[in-house]
Amino acid sequence: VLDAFAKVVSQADARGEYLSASQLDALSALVADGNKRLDIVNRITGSSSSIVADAVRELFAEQPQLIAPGGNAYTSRRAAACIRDLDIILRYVTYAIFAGDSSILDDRCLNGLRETYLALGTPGASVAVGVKKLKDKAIAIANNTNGITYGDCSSLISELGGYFDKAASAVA
Ligand code: PEB
Repeated sequence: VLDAFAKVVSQADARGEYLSASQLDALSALVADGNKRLDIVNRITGSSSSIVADAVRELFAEQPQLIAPGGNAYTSRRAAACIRDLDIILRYVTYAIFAGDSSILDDRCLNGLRETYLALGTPGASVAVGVKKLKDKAIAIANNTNGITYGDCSSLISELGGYFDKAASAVA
């Protein structure tokens, strides 16, 4: 598991090179936007329960067969596992945006997840729809400009969106 700093260091060391000017520029931008990054982590973390609950409620409303007899989320034990899965994915996305690197999300959450769902008979495409809903809700909260001094967060928001997209395409 790497963060954005450890990653460029290990890449440079593998080639026996000093850090390049472009690597230093990128890391310097990361430091300059560090407080925005931490605000995003803090906001999503603070609203995680409602982000997950809203996403699951909408998913089950759109795809009621999931919670009908025979559905993969049928009976409350499985519905609870479904809520838990989306909560785990959201938690790993907060780690990735914190670290500025997706390796923690890839290695500890997404690796093997498709195969796990295949084995469980869990429809990956439906999980991906749930992840897209997490994405929309998390971005709305991270991007809310009420009561804050306006600053440009577009590149952080697109980085954040990319982690959700990665999670969705890992299971779809
Ligand atoms: C992944 N999910 C489930 C299991 C595992 C995961 C390993 C089997 C063991 C268990 O039930 O706990 N666990 C999860 C994860 C990590 C991890 C992401 C990452 C570190 O350790 N069913 C649906 C919906 C979807 C769903 C589409 C969106 O119909 C999820 C929610 N996951 C779901 C369900 C189960 C499950 C297990 C219903 C239970 C399946 C079963 O027991 O038959």
